Amino acid sequence: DGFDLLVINGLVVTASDTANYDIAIKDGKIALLAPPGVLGTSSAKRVIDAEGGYVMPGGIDCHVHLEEPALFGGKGRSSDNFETGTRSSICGGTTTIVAFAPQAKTIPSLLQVLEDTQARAKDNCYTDYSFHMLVGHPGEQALSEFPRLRELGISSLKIYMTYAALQLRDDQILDVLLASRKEGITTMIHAENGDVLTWMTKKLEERKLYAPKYHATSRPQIVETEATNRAIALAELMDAPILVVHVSSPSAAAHLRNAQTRGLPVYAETCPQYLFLTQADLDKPGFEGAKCVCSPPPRESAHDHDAIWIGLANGTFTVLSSDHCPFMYEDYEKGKKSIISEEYPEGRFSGIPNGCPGIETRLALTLSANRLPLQKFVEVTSTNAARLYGLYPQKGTILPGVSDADLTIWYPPGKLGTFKLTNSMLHHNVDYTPFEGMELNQWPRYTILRGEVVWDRDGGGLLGKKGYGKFVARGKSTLPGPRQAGEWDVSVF
Ligand code: DUC
Ligand code: ZN
Ligand code: ZN
Ligand code: ZN
Repeated sequence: DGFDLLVINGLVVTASDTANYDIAIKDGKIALLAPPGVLGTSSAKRVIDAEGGYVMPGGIDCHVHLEEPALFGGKGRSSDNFETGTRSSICGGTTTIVAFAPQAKTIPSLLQVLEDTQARAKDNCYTDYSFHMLVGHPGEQALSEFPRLRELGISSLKIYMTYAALQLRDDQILDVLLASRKEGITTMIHAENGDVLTWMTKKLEERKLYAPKYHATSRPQIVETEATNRAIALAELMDAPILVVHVSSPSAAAHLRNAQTRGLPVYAETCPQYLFLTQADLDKPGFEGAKCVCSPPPRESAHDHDAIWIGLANGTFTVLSSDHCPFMYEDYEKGKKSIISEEYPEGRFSGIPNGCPGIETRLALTLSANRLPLQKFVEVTSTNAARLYGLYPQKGTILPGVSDADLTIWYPPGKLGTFKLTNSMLHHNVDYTPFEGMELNQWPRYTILRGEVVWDRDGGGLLGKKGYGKFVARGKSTLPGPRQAGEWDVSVF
């Protein structure tokens, strides 16, 4: 009897509906939704008045790098660990993350990698969390462990078509797709042609073109488009579901759209970097452009952004993730110079680790831009991530009696006015944001995780506790999988 928490006077927005409801929470779950005023507030332990602000399922960020070794060029390792990364997440309205459990080429066992990563996350997280296996060495042992990974609640993995430490050959990609298909695992693919961009980099360096802006020159759109098309072809051959991560290029998006139109289980992700940054951001004074070096790189112009926004609106992109990949800009080693800044090594773009922080800014930046219908915003930042990665409907919606009480409550529209984003507002362990100075008009006012208020912007800020976040065992994707039932059979070709 009695509820733990009532959220009243909110405009409740899910991927499927928008309406005025009061939400009752009990024992960490959504208990019920009722028309405004019907529940009466007397029996609740606490009442939050949303004052007409949007109330949404908590954000889900299914592309986050925390506590990883140096894998992405240069010497930088992740500057956020599970504590600081998930702290930042909760302050930006994201209640569940899926981070990577990275397998270096030298480690044969994925189960070992998972166990080690679990140990780093355990008792350290502010958000609920899970892991994608990052498969760098799909040898016999790793492939044989897929059934056990599924039993342990891991239903996705990521592979790379670039980076010396991670790049797989096409035959290795087929091995992974075949084994994943069999176990109901979704394969995420980083689609850039590693051989081509390495060759391009060599040509640029021969001409002493080292500045950060040449990072973009070294990997033009066709490098992404070719690899995306190849990834689609390999997935079609295997009849296996894939998700192409961090798509930046309109032409890559067009290939993905075409595959989807043909009915292939081909999904795609994009990120705020590809909606808000351009190549010009790599060409800032000094070495500052290094702060916007990610792969794929920000593209040429607002026309590219427009195409990505359209892809979000029309369903080409299933999810909008942060690809939070945090490195310190002023990362001084003992007695040495900064490892990212211009002194090291001789200020070459090829020495800059690839990746941008953004776990805390993803939702506010995107909502403030006001370019997606609200329900679509919820779909790509929460609901679809839950569906694609086997968290739905425990996460990603607010189904009474079923869903965890994870909510992001926004300010009433207009209440905050406009303000500029600065890194000093953020809670990550990174000394910059690539989005410094961008104008915002929204920020999460409250973040609620399993019924606990973990962020109250006007009432103490971060209230969550490290270790409150729990590992979530995931099931299979609930989005369409292989088109043919049964095992893949080479003899049908
Ligand atoms: N790919 C990622 O997914 N994150 C950062 C670097 C990269 O290339
Ligand atoms: Zn081996
Ligand atoms: Zn990647
Ligand atoms: Zn990433």
